[in-house]
Amino acid sequence: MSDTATATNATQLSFNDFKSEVLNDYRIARISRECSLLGRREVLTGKAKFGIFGDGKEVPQLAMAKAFKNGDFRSGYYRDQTFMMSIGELNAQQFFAGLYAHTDIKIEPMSAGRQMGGHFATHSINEDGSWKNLTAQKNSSADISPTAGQMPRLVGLAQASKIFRNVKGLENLTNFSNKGNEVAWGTIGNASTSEGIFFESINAAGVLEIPMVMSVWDDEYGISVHAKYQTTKESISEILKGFQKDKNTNGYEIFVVNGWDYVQLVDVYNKASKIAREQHIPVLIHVKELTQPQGHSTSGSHERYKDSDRLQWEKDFDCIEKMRQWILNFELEDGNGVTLKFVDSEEELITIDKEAKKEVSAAKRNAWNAFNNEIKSEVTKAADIIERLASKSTNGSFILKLKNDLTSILEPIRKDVLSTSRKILRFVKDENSPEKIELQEFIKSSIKDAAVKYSSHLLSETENAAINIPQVNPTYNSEVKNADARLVMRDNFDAILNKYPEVLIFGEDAGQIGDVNQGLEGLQEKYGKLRVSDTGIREATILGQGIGLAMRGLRPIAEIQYLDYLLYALQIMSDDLATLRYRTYGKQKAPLIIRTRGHRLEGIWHSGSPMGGIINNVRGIHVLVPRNMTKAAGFYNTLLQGDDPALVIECLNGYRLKEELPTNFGEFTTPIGAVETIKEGKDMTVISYGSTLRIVEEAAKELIQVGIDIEIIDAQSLLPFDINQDTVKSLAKTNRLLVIDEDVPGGASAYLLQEILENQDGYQYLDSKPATLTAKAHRPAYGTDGDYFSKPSAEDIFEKIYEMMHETNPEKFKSLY
Ligand SMILES: Cc1ncc(C[n+]2csc(CCOP(=O)(O)OP(=O)(O)O)c2C)c(N)n1
Ligand SMILES: [Mg+2]
Repeated sequence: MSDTATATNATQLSFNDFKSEVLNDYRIARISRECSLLGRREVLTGKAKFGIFGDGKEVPQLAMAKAFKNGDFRSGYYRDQTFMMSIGELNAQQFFAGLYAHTDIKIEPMSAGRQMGGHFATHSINEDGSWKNLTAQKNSSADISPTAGQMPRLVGLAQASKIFRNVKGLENLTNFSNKGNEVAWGTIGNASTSEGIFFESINAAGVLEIPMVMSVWDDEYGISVHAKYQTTKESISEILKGFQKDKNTNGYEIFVVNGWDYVQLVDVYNKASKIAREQHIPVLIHVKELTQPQGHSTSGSHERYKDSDRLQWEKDFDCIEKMRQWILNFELEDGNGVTLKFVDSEEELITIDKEAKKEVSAAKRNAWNAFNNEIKSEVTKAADIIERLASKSTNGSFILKLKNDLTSILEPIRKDVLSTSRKILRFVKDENSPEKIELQEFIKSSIKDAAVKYSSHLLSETENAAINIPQVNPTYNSEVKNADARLVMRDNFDAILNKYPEVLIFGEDAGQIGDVNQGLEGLQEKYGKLRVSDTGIREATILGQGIGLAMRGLRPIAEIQYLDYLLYALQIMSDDLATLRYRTYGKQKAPLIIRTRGHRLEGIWHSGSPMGGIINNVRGIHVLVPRNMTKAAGFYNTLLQGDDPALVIECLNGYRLKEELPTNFGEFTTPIGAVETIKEGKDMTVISYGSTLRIVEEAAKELIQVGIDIEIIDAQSLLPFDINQDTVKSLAKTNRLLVIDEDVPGGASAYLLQEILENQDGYQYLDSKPATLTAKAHRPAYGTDGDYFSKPSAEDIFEKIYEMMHETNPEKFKSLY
């Protein structure tokens, strides 16, 4: 073979590779589009509940997928089905399984039907709860619905690469990183960039200098609201220009590209990937001129708010249509004057189009059958039992009617089966037959199965669950060494940082000065600026950093300076962290520890204790309220051995109090979900937590002098509360219950009452009305008097308990007033 022939063959070969890549991309885009089109039909005909699809955003996602490597992470939103298909993590059948909410994680790998379609995820953990090798797969952190809610987590996902690249001692963690070469890819809609946390996250990533590539899919709309109402200058890249990196500054590389321009997109994504991956410089890609062929979602039509020009433009600039034209028009001359083309005629593309249609249609059918057959077999099972039951029952004809109604439902769901079965049970309540027992068993086992399908994996169900970590008591030297309690904190964090190279602590003032209460004093110097670090004042992204870092195998401790400012982060805690395990059916986790300090100090802020609000928003996160620093330190030691996320609230007024210094720092643990009796007594069970306990103890001493002996229980773990049900044992002894806290009336105290009276059946031991004593409904006023008149004081506590005793024995405890 001549040299020229070899060269020609080589060109031909590489062109052939290129061609098949292009045509394969086109095929994926068409499959994705067909999914959107058929998906909408499935919703409109009632087989699925709601649909939000990625049509009109296909082509840029092909480009992003090409640059996305193993070990990388995506944090995006509901338009990204094409990307997921392109990286091989979603096929058409799974797409429809999600739309129908199939509850089998093997069939619907995004969430086992828990999330509506368009919420994507890959699996980071194995059945037994251990991590998979994340560097051997392409990763997508599980999506959430709140617009821009994916942003804070994205910061952490990107920051993890920086940590893995630069922190010594992590070299062995090869499951999580290959020397920090992973990029975290964000996607967001143009309108969602109006959210505060978008800007907060962009700024944080710029400061942190982390490998994050942020794509904005810009279709000029956010549902019906045009960009002119969303974004200054109607352009996110215009207004973010100040973030552009100069030679001598940090900052972003910013690209602007049209979403229908396949060639440009591939080029831009390649460049972006290289810049972020190699230099850890964040990149913004503003992808403009995108469309929504079917409007925003299945609940509405965009003809209502787009004029005919816009609608026509969207047709003309449909990205797949543009890609198609490019393929058809493409011609390249090789060295020998031969014209190279992708296709000889349009027929080839028409064939791909037809095949895509057929493939998606079959996938939809298969997904439906798999979903429907599962339920139909439940219907058959129920119908069989019910029919036999009817033949024995005096209410047979009513029962048969309900059964016939059930079996004639064309597309039954589980609710139909259970609701019919449970109604029928009422018809035979006064009868006895083996069939009745069979029906009862069927209902009970269906409800049990449903609990796994719909309610499992709120928290870790593995042996590493934080509640399984055994208690290890602090040990002490023979000579008592009392010290400022903040030293317990500091020495324990020192031990933790020493013991676990994957632990990072960060927050406002956490680095250089070692936190506002000196609990991290000197530790930055000792462990370096990456492991003990200062952050900007940005609670939501401090939380997000924690989530992302934890999802990549690190053990972050994210510090929120004061409990009162947790509210800035509460949305992310509630929407993202608390739901992560649940919304992935246990396939992703973020064992993040959130450290904060609060309760009793001074003023409307810096003294709040909004525990009811918090615990009701973060089911899925442990909430721990240690009464002193040794207990708090023990909680950190416990949590680091487990794989659940948690919030630990230290007592703001406890750092200067004296505590004995233990000798086994980093080792002693405080059990999670266990109460502790801190004073035994016979007259009343008084349960409280945090700083308030000290006041309860003070009141207890005064009560002894008038002949009242209370038992004091420290709740210490609000979520979960008292797994062993020890409180009710106290109640069985004292027969009286008072819950005291410094939350608003009906806050966490109401929760504790419900736990004790209802869940622990405490009501049966009561000789007096159970009571709560809380702070006032308003936030606490400033100063010592503000505190005295806003929160329960020792006198309030004394009098409340005395009054309860007076009611039971007015002779012995004469009224005070
Ligand atoms: C915090 C929050 N507010 C409102 C919504 C309702 N919502 C869902 S999508 C959307 C518009 C988003 O537009 P854009 O970011 O441009 O994405 P697009 O759908 O256009 O791709 C809105 C308002 C939401 N999901 N979350
Ligand atoms: Mg939009």
